[in-house]
Amino acid sequence: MANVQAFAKRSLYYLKQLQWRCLSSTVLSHMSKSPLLFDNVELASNRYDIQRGNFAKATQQDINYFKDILSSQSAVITDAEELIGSNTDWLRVVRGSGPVLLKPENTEQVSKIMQYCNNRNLAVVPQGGKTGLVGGGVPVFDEIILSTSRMNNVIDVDKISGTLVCQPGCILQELEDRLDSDNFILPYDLGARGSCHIGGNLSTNAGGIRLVRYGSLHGSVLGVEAVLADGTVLDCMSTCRKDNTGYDLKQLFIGSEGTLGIITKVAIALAQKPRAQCVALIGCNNFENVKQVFSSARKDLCEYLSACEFMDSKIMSLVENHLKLTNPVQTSSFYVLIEASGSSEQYCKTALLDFLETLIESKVIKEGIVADNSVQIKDVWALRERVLEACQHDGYVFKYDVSLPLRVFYNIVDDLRSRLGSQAKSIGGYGHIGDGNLHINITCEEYNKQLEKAIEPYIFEWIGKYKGSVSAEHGMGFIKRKYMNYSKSEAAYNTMKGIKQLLDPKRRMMDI
Ligand code: 2HG
Ligand code: ZN
Repeated sequence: MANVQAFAKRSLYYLKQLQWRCLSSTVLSHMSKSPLLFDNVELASNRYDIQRGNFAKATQQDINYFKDILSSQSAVITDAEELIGSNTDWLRVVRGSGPVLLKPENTEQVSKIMQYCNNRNLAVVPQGGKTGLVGGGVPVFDEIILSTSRMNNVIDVDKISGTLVCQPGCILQELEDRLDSDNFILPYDLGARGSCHIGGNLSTNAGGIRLVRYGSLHGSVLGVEAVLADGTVLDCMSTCRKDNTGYDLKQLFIGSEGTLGIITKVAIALAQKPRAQCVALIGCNNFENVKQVFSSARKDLCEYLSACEFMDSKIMSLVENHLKLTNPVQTSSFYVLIEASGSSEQYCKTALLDFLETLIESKVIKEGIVADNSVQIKDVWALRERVLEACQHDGYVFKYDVSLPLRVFYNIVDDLRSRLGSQAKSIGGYGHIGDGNLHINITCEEYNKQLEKAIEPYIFEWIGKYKGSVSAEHGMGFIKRKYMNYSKSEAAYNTMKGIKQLLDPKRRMMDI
């Protein structure tokens, strides 16, 4: 707290002497394992009202062919125990019975697999780090699982132009570590960094915690190579920032969640690593004040604002109770995490403290603390980044990841609380307020169809009414795809179906 105390004299806000707990290791790896076991998850074909497509079933002859082209025993997994993890999503809400897990190393192998599966009419599901939250990366029935885990080479880092070219199986954290010494960062970041793959990040158009500064991956991805359902290699690779030659086909693979093909190479524009970083955690009495904090942060921190996240008190109590993390701010109805970063350390701290001072003076916030060394910063971020994990410890979680205009943003949480009453164990809201992205987590002891019916489609109708999005950053996957019409016009959805028909006419990849 040394640096913070140096500033404490001139700031009006109350700085507690915190007992910072060193949580760095857990922060980095918390999504690598599910807190619960993968067995006894109900099969998706039983839980959901779905029909298996008319695909072939993999035979021993198919397995032999895969062994032949992958030329490594460990690249073709058929062991039932090992397959359990690959067949079950991290949230434990979707489980398939894929009979084989393939781990190719390069584009050519992916192409051969896809060509073969096309001829044999076998359905395929691509799998990355398995940190998705909508059941898009696991089989629903008995699809062949194609993992990108061995496609994890960095192909090039251009230090002059600041570009990275790599294979899709590179783990986000490993890329971040590698780029650090060259003072680069990726233009996005997320709590699942310890295990998510860059290919999955692109496929789901992952948003994360820095979108407020760097924008979405649609802006920073420069090139994509993808293998289509029939094995065709579609080369849209480039490291140029500008390319106005016709349709920008790579965009189709950003956010299409493996429904059109498998990303096999990525080129991305890197951002400069900021020299200075400070984080504040602020307590607010009501949501109006949360909005005021965000709009003041944009105005006062200007280009130094690099993250703006919020949590309600329900969510904070789950984090405190289930993970035993310490909330350094006095109990409040809402908490806002503001990160400022940039080239000047002096300016970064001064701007953040001035900003907090103004908010205290105008009574917009109750209290705030500032963390400005790496351990404290990680600890404050852990409170926000580990919410997902905390909710999982509360029971079965119905998760909603929505975009809404800020004027009605939190009303939906209050509305759901009065609608659901004691049917739910807890109803909490949090997320990326800087991006207008709300995560609503509703927990109950175990999967409860009645409760689900009370929430859906009510929640999607609510979002549709305010022209929000039923999936802000997690995608549609298997779980949410049936709600597409709440956020897409008929013409837009039909155009999507036309593209799907063109690139995957047999619908052997996840349907839309
Ligand atoms: C986050 O922002 C993730 O922490 C997970 O997107 C959101 O728990 C969720 O629904
Ligand atoms: Zn999120």
